Amino acid sequence: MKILLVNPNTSAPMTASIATAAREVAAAGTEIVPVQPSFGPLSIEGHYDEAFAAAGVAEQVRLAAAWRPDAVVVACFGDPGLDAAREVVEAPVLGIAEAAFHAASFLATGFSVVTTMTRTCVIAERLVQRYGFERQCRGIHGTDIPVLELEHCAPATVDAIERAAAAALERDGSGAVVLGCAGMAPLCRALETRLGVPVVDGVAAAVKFAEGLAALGLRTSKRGDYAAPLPKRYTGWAAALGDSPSSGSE
Ligand code: 2AL
Repeated sequence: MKILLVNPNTSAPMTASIATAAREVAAAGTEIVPVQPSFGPLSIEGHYDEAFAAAGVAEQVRLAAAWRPDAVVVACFGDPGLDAAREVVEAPVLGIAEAAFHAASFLATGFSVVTTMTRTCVIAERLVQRYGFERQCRGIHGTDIPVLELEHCAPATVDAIERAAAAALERDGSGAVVLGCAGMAPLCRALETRLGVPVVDGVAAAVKFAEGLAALGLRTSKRGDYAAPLPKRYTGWAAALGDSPSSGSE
């Protein structure tokens, strides 16, 4: 099966490291197809960044609809453009925050999220509420590590995430850690060894859930709001993104 892996930011090194993390857990017959938007922010660290990232995800999923991926993974912890992507394809579409919350809730009664910039905590908090994980998510903790710093995997960065996660587990009384950025994916196993509790990377979790749903033949419901976007003309820089590939107009 072919999984479209969308990195919603435009950092090519991050797209590559997310693809490596996805391929490490993918089944032998799974092909990971990594893409990133043709425009938008190099990293997503706030609401403004996220607005453009969501459009970038919609762009990439729309382009990929032509080759009909078996599943789609949106690999940014804010799950930007997730609902839009679900309108564009029939394949299951998984966001890494939603996938990570589900995975962590199978492993512990309470989990703590450790993320990048403190200002992004509200984005994760709103997703926790939206997905209904208020009872399982015991805390969301910023480290103020910029997203692009994760490209280097410096030992000091890993140490800082470990310290923040250890403090979060203690303060929240939780049993598992959710990594709050796709850029943290390569650090998952090392952090799990050091912390001695389950550490969930949403990229890996989303890939495995995506494989499972696709293998079960389950598709996104086209009844109601996830139906294909209504065909219409888009204007300005988004002119090429209007109309739906599944509307029969192409
Ligand atoms: C993210 C992420 O996963 N990728 C990105 O650019 N920003 N989220 C985050 N909270 O740092």
